[in-house]
Amino acid sequence: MQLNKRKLPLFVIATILFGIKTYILYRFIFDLSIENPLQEIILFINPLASAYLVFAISVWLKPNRQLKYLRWTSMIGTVVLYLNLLFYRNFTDFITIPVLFQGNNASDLTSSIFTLIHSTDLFLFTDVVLIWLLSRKKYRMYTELSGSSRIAATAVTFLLLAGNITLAEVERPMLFVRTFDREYLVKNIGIFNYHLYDSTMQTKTKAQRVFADGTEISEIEGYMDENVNTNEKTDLYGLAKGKNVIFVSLESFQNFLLDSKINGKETTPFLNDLKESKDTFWFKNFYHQTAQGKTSDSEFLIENSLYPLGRGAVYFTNAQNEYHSLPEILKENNYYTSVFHANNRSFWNRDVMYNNIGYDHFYDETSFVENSENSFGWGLDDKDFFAQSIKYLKKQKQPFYSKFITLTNHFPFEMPQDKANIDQFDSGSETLNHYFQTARYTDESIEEFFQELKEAGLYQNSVIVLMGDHYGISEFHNNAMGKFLGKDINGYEHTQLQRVPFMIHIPGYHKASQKNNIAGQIDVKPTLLHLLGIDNSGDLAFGQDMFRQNRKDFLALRDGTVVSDDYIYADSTCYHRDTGKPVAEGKESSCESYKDKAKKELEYSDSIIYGDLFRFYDFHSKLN
Ligand code: GP9
Ligand code: MN
Repeated sequence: MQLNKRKLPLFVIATILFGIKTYILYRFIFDLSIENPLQEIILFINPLASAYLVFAISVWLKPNRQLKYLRWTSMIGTVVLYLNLLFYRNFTDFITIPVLFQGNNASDLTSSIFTLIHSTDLFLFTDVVLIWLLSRKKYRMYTELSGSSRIAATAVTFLLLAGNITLAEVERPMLFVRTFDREYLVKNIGIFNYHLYDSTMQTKTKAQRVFADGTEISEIEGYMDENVNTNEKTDLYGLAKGKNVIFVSLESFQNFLLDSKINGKETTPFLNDLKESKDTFWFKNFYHQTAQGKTSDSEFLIENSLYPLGRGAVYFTNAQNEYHSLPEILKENNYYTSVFHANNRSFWNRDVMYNNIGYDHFYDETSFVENSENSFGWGLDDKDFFAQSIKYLKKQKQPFYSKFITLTNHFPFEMPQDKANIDQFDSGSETLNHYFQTARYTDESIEEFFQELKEAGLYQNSVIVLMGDHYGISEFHNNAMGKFLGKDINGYEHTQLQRVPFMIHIPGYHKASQKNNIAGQIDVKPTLLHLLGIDNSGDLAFGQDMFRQNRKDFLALRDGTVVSDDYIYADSTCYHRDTGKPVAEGKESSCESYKDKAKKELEYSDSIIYGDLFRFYDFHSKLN
């Protein structure tokens, strides 16, 4: 661009100063984790790109206004950065609009505000002072640009923005659709663009909520009364009354791991024995029903017995809704509730969602000691995770409900080979080849956890539930998967691969058995409440107790696949569930009614979430 009088335009100076300051803040104060060189590059580019975006607008203003604009935007921008810094020091998270206006956060912040302000923070305003000095009238010449320079300056804005977004998508595909984590967003697009994104999401969610009134809820209530009916009680009702519940969410664990062998060695020897035990109910045909929200979707399903959304993660999009969640119900029944997960607390927006649905405590990564010895892959290894959790578990008031979310068996399933106790598989997919080793590690960690629970005196009085959260091996690896299973993976096989372990272990029960009926994550909440003898007859839930005889005859997966006792509808094909053969010509309509029923349920669930309909329903007045 042609510079007037060969002076660097003021907006460029402002960009450089502000951009570099923001980079230093991201890199050294916000403590954003950098995992690879591309992330480092993006982290350097994005503060410059967003500063440029804001400051370059000024080229279209008259010189005096331009000076004012630069002064005030650098000031306001710094204040936004600083507020985020204060918030981060308290919550290790970035501000989101709903959270900012959530009473307890704001009051948390004001009560601790003086401890959060450091005297060195003043340096953050250095560039603002410089810009103010440089934006006095006598420096007007730094603002004078020719028409073509203005156009060029604006074109650079779009180039920088496009470059930043492309790099971010390369580094983290589907970043904007899945919104994994605020830290990722800030790392990739910067704090200002993140705020822009957050406001758009917020406006969208608010609009959908505004148009909902109470009328839909009575139709849904009618549907549930007729088709779900949570009233039926079996003789297992109250079997585990008053016991602690230890719920273990097994990262990326699929059923095919159970009983599998690599070079003659069992992948999951501990879980294999556990599922055969007389103290364990093992549901062989249990499906995950998650979508883009992955682990968070599986958490949402078990906590609410509602379906996750088809797009995005409900933990992000509708974390402020009114829910009637498992932890909340358990709390009303005298339980202490907590979550253990050695990851960043804002991942999947868990900090916000957990707070809303009433968990008493979230033991996040700051509760654990992590070092190079005990962490690999996504962080703290599962063995150390459980071992370090015991001291907290022992201190909890009983009865408690504690959810543990493992991490070792996470894509790309890489681990130090000296810690692997089973060979890799041999196929064209590195992912599948590694998968067995990390799954084995998790299996060993569960075995150790059981031992630790026994030593802590917590085992006998607890029910231990184990569940796979979602698939680990995606369709992308179908060839390798086909090699492992010795058959081609079509729509039917793919659906059957969505089965994940589900076991309820009740120490000392001795009368448990294996179950063949189809069930899914949607059924977990009513099943647990049933075993604990907690009446949930007024609950609006799509799942049913898995033990009862008279159950709904279909299971809806979130991608439109439907599993029924006799058929599986997948990939626009209707298969027999037992043989996996497509139904005979002329009989294709066998799946039709299941398809319709599943679609209707998913739509009802979506409207509950989008319309935040539980605000119109009083659960407590419906109890028997
Ligand atoms: C992250 C962990 C994994 O905290 O739960 O999430 P995923 O990628 O499986 O959804
Ligand atoms: Mn997961």
